[in-house]
Amino acid sequence: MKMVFRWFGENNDTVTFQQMKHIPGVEGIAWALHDELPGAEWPMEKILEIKEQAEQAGLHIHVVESVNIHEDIKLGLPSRDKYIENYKRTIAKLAQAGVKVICYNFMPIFDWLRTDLYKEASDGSTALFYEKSKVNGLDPFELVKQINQNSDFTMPGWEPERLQHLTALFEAYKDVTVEDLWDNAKYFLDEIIPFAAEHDVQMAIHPDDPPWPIFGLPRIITSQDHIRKYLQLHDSPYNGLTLCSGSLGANPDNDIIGMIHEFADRIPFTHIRNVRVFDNGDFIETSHRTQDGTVDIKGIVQAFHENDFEGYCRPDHGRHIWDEQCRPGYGLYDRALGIMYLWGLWDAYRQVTTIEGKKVQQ
Ligand code: DNO
Repeated sequence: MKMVFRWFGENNDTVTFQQMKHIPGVEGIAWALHDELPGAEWPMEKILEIKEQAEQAGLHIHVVESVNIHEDIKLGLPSRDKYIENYKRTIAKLAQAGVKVICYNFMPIFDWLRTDLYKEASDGSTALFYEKSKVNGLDPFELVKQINQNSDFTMPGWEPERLQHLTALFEAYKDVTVEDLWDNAKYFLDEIIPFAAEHDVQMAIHPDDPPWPIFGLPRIITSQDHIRKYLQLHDSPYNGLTLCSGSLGANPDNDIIGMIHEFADRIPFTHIRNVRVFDNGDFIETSHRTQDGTVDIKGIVQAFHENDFEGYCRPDHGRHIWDEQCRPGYGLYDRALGIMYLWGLWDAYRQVTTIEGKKVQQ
């Protein structure tokens, strides 16, 4: 298991490379050119700039999260070919710079969704929270406004530039069915996967967060059956999965451990975090520790271990603790604690053997 840490860029993150390096076992960043809008071809100079910065700090850039997909691709519009071409050119450049895995999602309009970025727990810490009834009764425009007002940071998936066209986007999706979205995903994969394979870059689809349709928009990467179907749409090791325990765990019916066993050889990247799901379907993000939420983090790490997981892993959203001022969900402290918990579990499953008098872990 290779540990990486998400980084949002110099001007949009409070965590420094040096701080990341102080967390045991962190070897790289999960990064993106956050200024580039979906559909754009990423400039090589900017890619190389990040590479140089990261490598100087002793961190690699093997994992990109995310190269976002233009809505025209998800909508299946004729203009998608132009954006698919740009996507390929970006893949080629990233490959040239040494990138091995590209995480992306196929969610219409929105990326992740929460109703509260700073929900307070009884111990005074705060965390991202999803209140089901609020989403069901809420106008998406109102929510976008609230999310952007309550954050000093640009939130990926919720960029004001992207969202200023919200009315037009909702109109465009009006007649797009779940079947259409599957067809459009297949079209994208048939174009992209052979190209990514040629460049030895593994594509890794991120599950929908939360894993159910919101605001009447279709969502397809929600369950084990749907993930299986997605991986089979274009059956290749380069069509992989970012197994995100928190996104999938928001639906307690999802058997995440079963998914790890079934899709093991198609998971180049995993996000591991915990959530507590309440009886009414609301959920709050918690510490990574198994007992603190409803996701069996211990079982997940064990399943990865049993499958000799050699892919990339990152801790995911953390709580805001110790008065840290940070991006919602992306502070240093709780994610660093999360990493140590993951390593603790991982190492506990490894066998220590003594070879020529020295302790070696396998
Ligand atoms: C949220 C993240 C997502 C994720 C994308 C992948 O914090 O897990 O925004 O990066 O869905 O494309």
